[in-house]
Amino acid sequence: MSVIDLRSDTVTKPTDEMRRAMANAEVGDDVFKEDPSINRLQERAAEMLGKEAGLLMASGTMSNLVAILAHCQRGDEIVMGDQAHIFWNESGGASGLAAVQIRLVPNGPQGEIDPGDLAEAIRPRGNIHTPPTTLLCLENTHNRCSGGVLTPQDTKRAADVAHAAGAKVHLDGARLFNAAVALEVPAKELVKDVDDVSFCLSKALSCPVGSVMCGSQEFIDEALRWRKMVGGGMRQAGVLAAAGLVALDSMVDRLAEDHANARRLAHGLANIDGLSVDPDSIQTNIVIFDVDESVGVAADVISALSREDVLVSTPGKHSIRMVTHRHVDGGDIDEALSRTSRVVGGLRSANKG
Ligand code: TLP
Repeated sequence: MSVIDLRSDTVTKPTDEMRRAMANAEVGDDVFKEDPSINRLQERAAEMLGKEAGLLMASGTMSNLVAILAHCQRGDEIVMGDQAHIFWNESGGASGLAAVQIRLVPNGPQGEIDPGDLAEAIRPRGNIHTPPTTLLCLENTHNRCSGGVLTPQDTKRAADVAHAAGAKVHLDGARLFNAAVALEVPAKELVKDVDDVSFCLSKALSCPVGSVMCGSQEFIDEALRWRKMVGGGMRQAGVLAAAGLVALDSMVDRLAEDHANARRLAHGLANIDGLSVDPDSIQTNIVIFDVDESVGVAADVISALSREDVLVSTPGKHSIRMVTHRHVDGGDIDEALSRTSRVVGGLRSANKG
């Protein structure tokens, strides 16, 4: 029985074309800005996103941290959705290393933030008792909102509120190209109202490492110093950038296949008694579904699935996440569904008895 790995699109491996590009990459010392492959990747990314400059980072987590460090001062408050990856999954870096305080507002079903909620959360400046709100962090696609997509209008509505209050806007676009493909709009349309954006090369785009942050030249100059401070000056990392250039050329359009597979998966899961998901809400490659008490807790399902060689992850006690990517095709989805149906049926019968 083959293993079907739906834990994350981060499990994707570099393509043969990427490996060839990596082997042949022109490199130099990037701390001296002398790595031609990195320079090309940064320029290409900035151009694709309609920003002045780009900066290669080691990871999405590093990009988010550096964005906060570059935009904020110690003791500032930053606002984000209550399901934000920065809040849930980045080891507390915003408070631990950037010394800012996080204020949460509710995320809507697709990860959107209500402009009214945001306006209420933003603190007025000039009061010595309260921290100034200096940054809004958005996320597109939204991981914990089942890969939900922010439209350009969703982003503009929130960004306008932040900007009117003098705060900057960072977009965690780890899966930005998934959003662009799902909405059939150029990625630059999704980021025109934010001050900076970072996207990951190492998720569904299949690169081994990397994230690229893009913004104004002034912001990137500031981010460069913070990247150095957190140990992200990577020298001959053109070998990584070479894979990134291949990804931007050849891996974006195919994301539509992952999205179709995710919808197929969600439709199948919705037909399994004891699991609930609305297949029509799935827009990209992440399917999060709830597990009914009659089945048990998510951890029970995850262990039983792993015995059937289906690997998944869990965002909460009663929910499971399955992520589609380049290494799973329609046949794997059907096989994962039949194994899941068997596992869930088995757990329900055992719980009844
Ligand atoms: N997300 C990972 C896990 O951390 C949950 C995954 O498997 O989805 N922003 C978003 C929206 C992300 O989903 C992730 C990774 C990151 C940032 C961090 O990226 P890396 O892993 O490169 O630090």
